[in-house]
Amino acid sequence: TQEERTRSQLRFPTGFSWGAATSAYQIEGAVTADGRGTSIWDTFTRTPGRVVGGEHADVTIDHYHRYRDDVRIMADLGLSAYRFSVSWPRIQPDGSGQINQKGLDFYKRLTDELLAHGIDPWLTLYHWDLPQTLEDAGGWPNRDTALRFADYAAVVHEALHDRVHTWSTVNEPWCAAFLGYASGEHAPGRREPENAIRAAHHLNLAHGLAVQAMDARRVGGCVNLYAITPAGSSEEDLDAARRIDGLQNRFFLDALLTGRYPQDVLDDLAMDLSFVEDGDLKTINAPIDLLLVNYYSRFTVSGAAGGGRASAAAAPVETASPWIGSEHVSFVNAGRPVTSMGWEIDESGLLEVLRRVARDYPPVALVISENGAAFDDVLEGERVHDAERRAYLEAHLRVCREAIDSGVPLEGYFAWSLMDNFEWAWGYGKRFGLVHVDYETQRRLLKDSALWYAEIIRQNRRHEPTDS
Ligand code: PNW
Repeated sequence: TQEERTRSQLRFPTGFSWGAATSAYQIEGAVTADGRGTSIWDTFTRTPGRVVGGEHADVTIDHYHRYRDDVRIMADLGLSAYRFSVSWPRIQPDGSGQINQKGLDFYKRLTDELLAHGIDPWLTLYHWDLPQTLEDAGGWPNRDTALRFADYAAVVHEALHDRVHTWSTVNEPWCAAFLGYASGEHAPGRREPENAIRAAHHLNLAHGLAVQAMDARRVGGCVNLYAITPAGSSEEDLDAARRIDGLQNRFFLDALLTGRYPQDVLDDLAMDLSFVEDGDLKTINAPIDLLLVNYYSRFTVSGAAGGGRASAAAAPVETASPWIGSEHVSFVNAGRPVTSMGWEIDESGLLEVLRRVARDYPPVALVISENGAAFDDVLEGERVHDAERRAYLEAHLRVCREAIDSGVPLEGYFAWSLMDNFEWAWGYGKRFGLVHVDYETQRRLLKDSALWYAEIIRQNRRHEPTDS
C-alpha cells in the first residue's frame, strides 16, 4: 500500500538519532527563578518596537517548571535524542566569575530525567541568551566575550559531562552576529556592520576555545546553512549568489572545517581585520566530531538594481540589512509554496547543502540539528491538524534518506521544534512545534505531525537492540 511504501522509504540505518530541538530562552520562562541573571533577550524584549506585540518570554511555555511533563512527551514520541540549550545567565548570572549552583542543578534534573527515559541529551551551550553584563562590556564584538564563553563552557562541562555525551557550542553564529549586530532584528539589536563582523569572528573563536576548554567526548559546531540560487544567469546574479553563499555558509564552514576565511568574502568586506589575531583560525579549526546543520530554506538572489528583501528573509519589524557589503542583493520569491514565516519550502536545498558539505570539506559526521516549519494549527477537540507540517517533515526526511544513500555521513535528525514556543522577534504568532501549546493554560497537545513522526520513529527503532 501507499502507507507501507512511505514507511519503507523512511527506513534509516540503525543508530540514527531521532530527535527534536528547543532552546532555553524560547521555552524555559522562570526568568528570575533560582538566581538567574538577565540576558540580552530579557532586555531586548523590554525595548518597545523590537518584538511583535511587545511579547517576551518571562513565562513562555514554562518548561522550567514543567520539564518532567515535557520529557514524558518526548518519551511518548519515542525520541532517541533531545537537543536543548543551557541558559548562560542561569549558570553565571554576570557572565563570568561566580557560579550559580541552582542553575546547574536545573540541567542536572533535566538530564537525569532524560536519561531515565532513555533519551540522549544533546546540549547546546549558547542559543543567543548572552548575559547582559557581557553585552554591557561590549558584547560579541568584544574579544573578551569569547574568553568568558570558554570559561562558561568548562564550568558546564565539568558539571554535566557525566550525563551529557554530545555537546555543541554556538547555535547559528550567523544569526547571533548578523541579526544581533547588523540588522538589529535580534538581541542586542545593534546596527553596526563592522561590529557584526567582529561578533562573527568572536563567535567562531568562542566555539574553538570552548572545544579546547571542554575536551568533550563528542563535540560539534552548529551552523545554519541555506541553499543559494542565482535568480538568473547574469553576471550580477551569479555574483549575488557568490556573496550570499560566502557570508551565510562559507564564512562559517571554511573557518570551522578548514581554518581559513574565504578570501572573496574578505575582499567584499574590504575591512580592517586586525582583530583577527595570529592563531585564531587554528583555534576555530579545533577538531570536532560532528557538524550540526540547521536547514530551513533556499534563497534565490539577484544582483540587479531595484530589488528588496523579499519574504524569503523578511523581518517582522523595521531592520537594517544583515548582508554587510552586499546590501544591494535582493531576495527573490521563486514561486514555491511558503510556510507562515514566508520561507519557501524546498527540500531539494537540504540535499544540496548536505552533499556540498560532504563534498567540499574535510570529512565530518553531520546531523540535521534543526529542520521544521511554522504553520497555523487547526484545532478540533483534542486533535491538532497540521498536514502541511507533516508534509514538510516527510519531504525533508526523505531527502535525508537520499543523502545517506549517496554517501553523506548523516547521523541524525532533530525536528524544530519539539513544542510551540517564543519565536524571537515574531513572538508567539509563529508555531513551529510538533506539540501544540495553549499559551493560556499551558496545555500540551500532540499535533498530527507528532503522531506521524512518532510512528516513523517506532518503525525505525523497533529493530534496535534494547540496552539493559
Ligand atoms: C533558528 N533567518 O532561527 C533558530 O535556531 C531557532 O531558535 C528558531 O526558532 C528557528 O530557527 C526558527 O526561526 C533562525 O532570518 C532565525 O535567516 C532567523 C533566521 C534563520 C534561523
